[in-house]
Amino acid sequence: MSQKNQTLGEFIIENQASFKYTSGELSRLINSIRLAAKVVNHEVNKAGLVDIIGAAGETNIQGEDQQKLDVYANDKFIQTLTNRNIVCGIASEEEDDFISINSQDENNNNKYVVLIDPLDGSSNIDVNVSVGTIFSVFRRVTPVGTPVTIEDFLQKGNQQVAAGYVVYGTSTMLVYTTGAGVNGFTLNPAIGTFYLSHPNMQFPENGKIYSVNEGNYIHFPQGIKNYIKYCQMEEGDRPYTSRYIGSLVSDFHRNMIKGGIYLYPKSSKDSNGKLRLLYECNPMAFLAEQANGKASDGFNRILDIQPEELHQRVPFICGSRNMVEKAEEFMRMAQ
Ligand code: AHM
Ligand code: MG
Repeated sequence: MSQKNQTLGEFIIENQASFKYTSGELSRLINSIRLAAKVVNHEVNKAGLVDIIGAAGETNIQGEDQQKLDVYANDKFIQTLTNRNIVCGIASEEEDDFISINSQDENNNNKYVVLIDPLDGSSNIDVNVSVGTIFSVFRRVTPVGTPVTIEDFLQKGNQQVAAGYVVYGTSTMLVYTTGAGVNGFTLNPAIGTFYLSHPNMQFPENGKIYSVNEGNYIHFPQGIKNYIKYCQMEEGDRPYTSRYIGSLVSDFHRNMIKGGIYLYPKSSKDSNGKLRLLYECNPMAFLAEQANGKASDGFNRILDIQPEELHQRVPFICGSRNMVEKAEEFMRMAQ
């Protein structure tokens, strides 16, 4: 049984037996993400000291080159997963192509590939707004011991074995699922340990928050425009409250706790919206469903979409189940 003062390390060990395929490999993978998250958290928290230690692109007082934080986060997650020889492939929002790990080493019997958005919402860093890391894990479909191929990455989201995010907010949290519910862990920065703070997270079935970049309203499809008007209408428990941080992880996290819907629809400018299916939407959709929420492109379940390419974008509507279903209803009616 989970206890409130349990550490993430203890939780991983205790729950290892409940993973679909038990070999300890997935546990080691989550452990590596935990470690990289702590390193990135340390760096993100120093971002405000930029005048003192130097901005990205400059050399700091120790003579070290300062990296942009999204590049730094990308390097750290890739290094951690590569050095510990834990996965056979990585795809990152920051890289054009996927990375095959130890493809020459026939002893590399690792089964998992990781897809990652190392620092989502990084344009918020300069203004001290929360950012996040998002990750998604699949079992490879090509034979173990051979180099990974694009097929290993272009799997439907419903094949994910784990997914999660780290939110670098007022406190730093790691929230993840391995397909048996969603659990959230808060970092105690004094001792560098994540503690189980949010066991069995669930989206309320209904909510009162809608999160969308309304500056794009004029470009939205009619169904989305109608749904936004519905959210603003004075009737029953409406009007809803509008909350949009512009940082997917933070908007999702708040909506999961309080009840709400996040929308990044297609527009007349971007025919598939902005968010990436593999690095952002699939992992968030898996988490949402595991937390009794829902994720859709307006018509179809996100997790059932067959990806065609690594950096594919998709319209994204995600959150409390009844709210997402209502938005889908508006999309259908406007067809
Ligand atoms: P990024 O991957 O370039 O950081 O963009 C993703 C972010 C999301 O976190 C956020 O929800 C969205 O972009 C905000 O976009 P916009 O500024 O167009 O509303
Ligand atoms: Mg992103």
